[in-house]
Amino acid sequence: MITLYDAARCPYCARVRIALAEKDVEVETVDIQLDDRPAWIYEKNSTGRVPVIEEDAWTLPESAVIMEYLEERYPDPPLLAADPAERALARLCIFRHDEFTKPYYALRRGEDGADVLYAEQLARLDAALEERPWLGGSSYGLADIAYVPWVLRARTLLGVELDAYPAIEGWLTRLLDRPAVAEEEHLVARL
Ligand SMILES: N[C@@H](CCC(=O)N[C@@H](CS)C(=O)NCC(=O)O)C(=O)O
Repeated sequence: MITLYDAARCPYCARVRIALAEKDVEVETVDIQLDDRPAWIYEKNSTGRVPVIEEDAWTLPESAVIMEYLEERYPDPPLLAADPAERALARLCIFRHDEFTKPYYALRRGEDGADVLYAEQLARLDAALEERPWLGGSSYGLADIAYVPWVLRARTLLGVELDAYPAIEGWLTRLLDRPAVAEEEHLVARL
């Protein structure tokens, strides 16, 4: 069985929670207190960060790498499209994800001008979702899972209004039809 070293408030862990739920993988969760991390977590990940998954004493950190691992280890249902171009697009979105989250964290820290920078990123995301229904193209998958934890947290925890971004709102509505994503929304509401 897979063990997930997890923290409820962590959006990177949320990626892994959603991917595991989509693939209906049985998982044992170990909650890590981020403000008082156990020393042994550094043995599982040299950076001390979560998420980390563990399987038969083999450990793997880094949410983007974990998502790819889960896709290969549990190919059904697929979370990457069959079309190589769509797979590449999904990977590109995930690769560039930091551009989206930098202003999110600046906003969370209350930095001057962060709201404007975050609005620019939301406008970019909105434009992408006007062109295609899902971030990776024609089907839901890893790219959507990679972004949605921050959008849920921006809306609920930072009070970011999404009315100005109709394509994001439509995407979110479609995402929340999925039990794995709806469960994450419930978790965020309890943070
Ligand atoms: N690049 C890592 C980032 C993970 C990360 O930053 N996790 C945070 C919690 S959301 C953490 O463990 N922070 C503790 C720290 O930075 O010391 C991933 O994608 O898994």
